[in-house]
Amino acid sequence: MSSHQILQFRSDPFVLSHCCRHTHLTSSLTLQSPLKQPFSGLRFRWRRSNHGGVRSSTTEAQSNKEEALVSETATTTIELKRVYPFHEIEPKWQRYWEDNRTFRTPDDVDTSKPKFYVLDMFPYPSGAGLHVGHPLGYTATDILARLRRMQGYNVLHPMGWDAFGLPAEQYAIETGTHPKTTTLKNIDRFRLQLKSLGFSYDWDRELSTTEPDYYKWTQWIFLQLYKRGLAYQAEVPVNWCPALGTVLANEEVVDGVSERGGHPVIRKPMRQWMLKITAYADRLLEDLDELEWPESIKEMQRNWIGRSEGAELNFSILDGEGRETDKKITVYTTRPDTLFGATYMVVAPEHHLLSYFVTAEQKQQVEEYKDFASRKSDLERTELQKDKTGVFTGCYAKNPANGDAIPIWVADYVLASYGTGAIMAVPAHDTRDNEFALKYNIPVKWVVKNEANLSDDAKQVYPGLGIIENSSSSETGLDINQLSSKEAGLKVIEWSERTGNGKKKVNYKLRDWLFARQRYWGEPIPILILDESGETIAVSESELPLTLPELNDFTPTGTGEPPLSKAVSWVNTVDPSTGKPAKRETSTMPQWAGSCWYYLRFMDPKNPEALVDKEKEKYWSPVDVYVGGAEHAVLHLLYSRFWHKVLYDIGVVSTKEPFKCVINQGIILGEVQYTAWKDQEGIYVSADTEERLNEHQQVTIPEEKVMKSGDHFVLKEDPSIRLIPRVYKMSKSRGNVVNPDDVVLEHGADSLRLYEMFMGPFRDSKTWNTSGIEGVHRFLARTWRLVIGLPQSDGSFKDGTIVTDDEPTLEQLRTLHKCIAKVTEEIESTRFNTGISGMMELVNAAYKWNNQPRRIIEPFVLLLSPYAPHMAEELWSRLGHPNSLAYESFPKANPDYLKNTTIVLPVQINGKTRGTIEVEEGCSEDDAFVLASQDEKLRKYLDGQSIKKRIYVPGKILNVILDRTNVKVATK
Ligand code: ANZ
Repeated sequence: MSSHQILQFRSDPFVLSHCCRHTHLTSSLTLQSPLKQPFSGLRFRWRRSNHGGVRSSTTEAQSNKEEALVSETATTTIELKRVYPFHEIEPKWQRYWEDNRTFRTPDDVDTSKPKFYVLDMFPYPSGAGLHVGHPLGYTATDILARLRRMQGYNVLHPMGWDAFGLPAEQYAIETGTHPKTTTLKNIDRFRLQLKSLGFSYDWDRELSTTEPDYYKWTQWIFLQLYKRGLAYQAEVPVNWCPALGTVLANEEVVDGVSERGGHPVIRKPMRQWMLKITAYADRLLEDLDELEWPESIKEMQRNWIGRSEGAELNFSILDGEGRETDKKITVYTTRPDTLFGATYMVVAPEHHLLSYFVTAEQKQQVEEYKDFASRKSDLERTELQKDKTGVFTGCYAKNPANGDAIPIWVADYVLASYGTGAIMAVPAHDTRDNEFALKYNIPVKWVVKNEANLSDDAKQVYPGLGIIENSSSSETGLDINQLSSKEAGLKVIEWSERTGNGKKKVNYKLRDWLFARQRYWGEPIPILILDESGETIAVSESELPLTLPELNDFTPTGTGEPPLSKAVSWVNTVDPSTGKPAKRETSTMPQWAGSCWYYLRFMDPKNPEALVDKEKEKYWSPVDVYVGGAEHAVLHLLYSRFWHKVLYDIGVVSTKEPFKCVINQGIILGEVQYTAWKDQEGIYVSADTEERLNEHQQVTIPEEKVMKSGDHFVLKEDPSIRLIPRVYKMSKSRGNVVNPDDVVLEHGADSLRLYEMFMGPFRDSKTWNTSGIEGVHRFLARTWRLVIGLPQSDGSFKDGTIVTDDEPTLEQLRTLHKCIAKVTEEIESTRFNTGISGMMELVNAAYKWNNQPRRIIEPFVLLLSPYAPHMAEELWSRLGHPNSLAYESFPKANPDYLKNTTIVLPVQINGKTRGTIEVEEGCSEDDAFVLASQDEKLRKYLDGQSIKKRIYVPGKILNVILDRTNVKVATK
């Protein structure tokens, strides 16, 4: 998906000390490196287990050596990076997977097997290449795909490109390079980068929204919408950017200027293609309930759809003499109970009747105001804290409830696009109206009693519900006094329906979808416009795809005419059914179009006859897990749900919803940056003591000069100087972007994958920490040496492994099965970080063993494979398996080995209970004795004593009888 589709993130930095909600951020900052904690935690547990388990002196020596090697390598960075030969292994396995099409999902899968469709939000192939944010989601889905394949599912895990869009066109305007050329080049780069990370995509299903074979079906869907009246043309106010010569989507306008280039944007009515998403508003709302989506996204969608119940009421316009005319202004209100309190009306600056009723005296002022308002976005216009502005139109309308003549104003806090674009203003009970009325001296009339707060303060607005007062009229016969707001509202609606003054109405914030862009690089809209009549005619389905004509000049025409209008011979055509001259539609579809349905095409990407084969769709639908950024929580997901429902209605798809489960990965923020301040003399000032920090010069301090002091960060050289740590979103302008290619080159793809998963909970925001990668890299190197053995004197590793065919011990089996249970559970619950901790525990435990039995190591390699597939494949092949492990059975935990089996054993010395030890249930007499002699409390009775006899009843007691005649015998 494209970056310019993205809703705005806060651009200001997260100041960590104030950022407690981001638990990971704060917790990572309490440590020097986010990775140190888990590692030291594991060591701690390992040491403790030395008391509880048995460790021979040989294994002790081995692990000491190992620890020494780790710390040695940790200091020699260059060596560290090659502590195992990832640079050979990774390309080797990527080639193998490619040559063998290992991850191809055949067209004719055995449909008796369960399916798993796991999808990434496909990327917009930007010129900048992959960002470290991309592999976060992609690694997660890859782990899920690999797990499910090994669990016997048919897995669909495809990748493609959302490749139409503004950046390629802008680049074409700047450099003359055709957008197609740029797009293909960017796609090639993205593909290479993704392949270098070892993702198990079925590349045979790759698609791009820009390919005619693909957009043929995007156009086909448009025609289905058109045929059903769901695609129509309307005059709508749009964001017009004169400098870009194009209409922009709301999300492309930030603070009144275009997101790209920062050019001013104004509101201007234009004839545009619209899609009637509002016809599906109720279903889009209702069906949310059955989805396994984050509650926050569902709520955002509900708010976006914004269903509200109320009434439409008609107010007659009065002429200069105060007589009723036949023209009426219809308002939408959710509070018909406040009708008697309506002391003025407001219409939006774009209201269609405004020019009809504005008086001659007020005309110029109103025109100037319309111009002023056209420069503001809807968001700016409706911001609560903004000062309300407006102009009197000179005209009055009749309040239908009591016949009062009330002034009609034009103000931009009323939007043309919501409700009817006009309101009855009730300044006593609506905050915005109240502010406006006070500013322009308009009367305020209270009609709802505020039981809880009967203040006399005339200026107080009461927006709540209550008992109605001051609301009866002998003229109209309407009396709602003493009724509750609810009853009064119902009565007003019933009265207005009976008298022809209005009706009940449900409204939605959701508006129809503006579906045209004045751009070249998009799908052509398959519509002809007859020269003679202006009638629109659908291009016949058999003529699809309607391909984009070649064009060399992509610059906007500046008139609002799209660049495609320059392709004269393409534009001028005839209607094949009547032979009448016609012109082609020259607007193109917005970038959202291609991403609305791509998940369906992946099920059957090459089908020339249909968008998707029915049987295939039935098998693969819906997408089981869909992963992407939270910035797509509303629009992309809502648009796809809308198209999906239309396709459901016409029988193309078999499910009501496209995505069963949606997960948003957190954002990866740049590395922590530490700021200090210096005064005019260049002397550091502490961030906590100085009040006017902004008068001083800011300096960024490198991490190695910073240390933690209590809850704060200070300068190492002078701990009295406090610093402020901040994290920023990665951005080119800040220079804090991490390129995944560099990470792969230095540490390998497996390390990058592992690191991104280990950074913290998948859904949380996380800060990048390059030194953190070294932690997981070390873990991989330890795993490598555990199976392959220590390096030879020249640093190379022997072929094969040091794995033995010994029967594993009970302890080894227990360790393995605990690891299997943990890794499986954690992956299935998308807690990928703790799954890694589980594997680290096993490796740490295994370093204490005398041998590495095949029956332990092989399942462990399979467990590792979803996370670090390159290393796992290499180990698997060295363990003697000729084929890829991609379809091996994922290990299953045996519950017999998962029971907690330690017991507390009382220890007696000369028949007197002196303490207890914790031992494994089947612990041998020797092991129990070693543990007793290491125990702090018991040691003082045993140290230096000669043992006469040991009485051991397994699971019950250990009694040690000391030999008083001899002194000093070794404890064993
Ligand atoms: C009179 C009134 C009295 C209102 C009162 C509110 C409180 P929701 O719930 O968001 O649908 N409104 C209607 N159309 C509008 C527009 N185009 N631009 C700005 N405001 C508009 O909000 C509905 C309420 O928002 C309506 O009910 C209307 O003000 C206002 F004590 O009518 B109300």
